[in-house]
This record gives sequence, C-alpha cells and structure tokens, in this order.
Amino acid sequence: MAIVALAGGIGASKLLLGLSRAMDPRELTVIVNTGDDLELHGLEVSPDVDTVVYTLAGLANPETGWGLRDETWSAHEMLGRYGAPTWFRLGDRDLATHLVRTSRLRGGATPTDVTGELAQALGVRARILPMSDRPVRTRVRTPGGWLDFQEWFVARAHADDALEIRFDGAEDARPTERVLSAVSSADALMIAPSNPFVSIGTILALPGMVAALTGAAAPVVAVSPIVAGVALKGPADRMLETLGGESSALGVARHYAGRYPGLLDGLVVDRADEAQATSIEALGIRALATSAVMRDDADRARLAGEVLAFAAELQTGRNASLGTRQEV
Ligand code: FO1
Repeated sequence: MAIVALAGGIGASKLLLGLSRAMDPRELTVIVNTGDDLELHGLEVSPDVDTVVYTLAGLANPETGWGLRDETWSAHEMLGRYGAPTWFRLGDRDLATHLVRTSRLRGGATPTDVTGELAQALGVRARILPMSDRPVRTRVRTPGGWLDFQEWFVARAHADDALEIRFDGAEDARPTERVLSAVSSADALMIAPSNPFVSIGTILALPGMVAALTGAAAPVVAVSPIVAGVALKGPADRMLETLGGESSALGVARHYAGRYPGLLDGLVVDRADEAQATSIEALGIRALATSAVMRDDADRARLAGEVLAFAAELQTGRNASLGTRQEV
C-alpha cells in the first residue's frame, strides 16, 4: 500500500513517525515544504526537510522538535563572538547537515538528490522528497510590512499578525517528477496536521500540484492541526482568524474546501470537535472523529493506523460509486 503524505516540519513529524511504524516505511513517501528554507552563514538550510529526516531517523531533539538530540552549541557560540547572526540557532551536529547539503548543491546535485542521500545515510527507510527542486520562499505580510518566513517565525516568534502570505518563486517552480509520480501512483494521500497556510499551502501553491492531487485515483485525507480551537503546534489558530476564517476543525475544513474545491475527501478531527462533523460533511468532506492528540508512540501508531483505515474506507466508497456510475 503506497502512502504519500504532504508535510511541514514539527507538526507533521509525530504522525509521520506513527505512519512509518504502522506500515512498511519503504511504502511511505513524504512530500515536504521547502518554503521555510533559508541561506545562513553561506549555508543552505532546509528546516522542514531536516525535521522530517531527523524525526524518522530517531535523531530529533525531543525538547524543541527541530534540530538534533544530544546537540552541542560551540559553533553557535563562536558565531556570536564574531558578531554573526545568532537568532536562528544551528547546533554543531546540525551544521554538518548544512555543510554537506551546501557542498553537494554547489557541486550540481539537486535538493531531491541531497535529501535522499542524507536520509539514507541516517537510516531513514521512507522516501523523503522536497516539494520542488526550484527555490520557493514563503513571505508573510504583517502590520509592519513583508517579512521573510523565518524572520517572522523565529526572529519575531510569530508575534505579528499574519495578514497575507506570498510564495516567492512558486509560479516558476514545479513539483518534481518524483513528487508527481508518487502522487499519481499512491493508494492513499494524506495531509499531515501541519499549518494549512505556510506548510501545506506552500506545497499546494506549486503549479500543477492541486490538479495532481485531485486527479489522483487515491483519496485525500487531512488530519486537523486544530483541536478544540487551538493549534497543536505553532500559529495556525491565529492565522485562521487573521486570514479570514475561524480557528476550529470546521475552519480548517472550510479553508481547504474554499481554496481547493474537491481536494479533501476526508478530515480527521479530534473527539473534542465531534459536534462539527455534520457541518464538515455538509462541505462534501467525510469526517472521522477520534483521539487526534499524539502524546506518545502508542498514540502515534494508533492514530496512523486509524488514518490509514479511514483512507481505505474512503477508497472503497470511491470505487463503489465509480462502479455504480459505470454500470448506469
Ligand atoms: N526554530 C526556532 O524557533 N528557533 C531556532 O533557532 C530554530 C533553528 C532551527 C535550525 C535548524 C532547523 O532545521 C530548524 C530550526 N528551527 C528553529 C525550527 C524551524 O525553523 C521552524 O519550526 C520551521 O521552519 C517551521 O516549520
């Protein structure tokens, strides 16, 4: 069963870990947002890709969710002494990743090649694909003007209201052939509980991506990043409000249905939001209410199994209605 998941960084990683344990990880492909990428100290940093790789390698820092466990910070301290920017912290072990990535990219390798090499070296069996091999940079308009994504997210701790999002370079970027072929041959397509605007929205902004997903034979199932009105991680709840919606599982469903009609077949919501299931289904999106907060490995594996079963059920329903249509 080939599963393809669209993912940002930290919010997605717990579910991806569950999926990689609930199924044969070699059948799992993760398409990762690269709109958060930045160049720092002359190095190419790809935070969401690294978060997914480190998590699936069992090397993620459990306290932060980003970076590596057992990290040391000697280089960071020296950078500070030289007066170099230190607002975006790169640990010593993490720096090795950026050195290798930068050197390989400057030697002509693609981001897809490098990500595959890094993941393989760290023992990751799932296939991790950057969404595109061309650069896309997410920018956020705040009351004070436009900011680069990491300037807004990390340097200013996403304290400024997000009034508008832009994906510089997206029109000229394309999903890679590997991304498109994974989507078209998937048995189930999942949207991780990542930020719908600045993680998933970036992937969906690539020309041809929404058409590839809606045209695929497999159902598309999202997991709500909002539980009881609050984001599981990061600023998705505030963004739903400042960008014209409401912070709820229904708000997530309305966002996807309004911007990408026909994209979602199913939405997994927490039991706390079960009362919204009828309104979600009225949008043409099947809803599954379950315990969607992942506190430990057992939660991750259970939720991943439930999402897989829900996708299989939606696929059966699709096949049945296709059969009916053909019979008529
Ligand atoms: N997030 C922070 O809040 N502060 C940091 O200093 C920081 C450094 C960092 C370094 C490497 C990396 O791969 C990720 C890092 N992140 C940091 C996380 C990251 O930038 C964001 O969580 C994502 O871009 C949003 O998905």
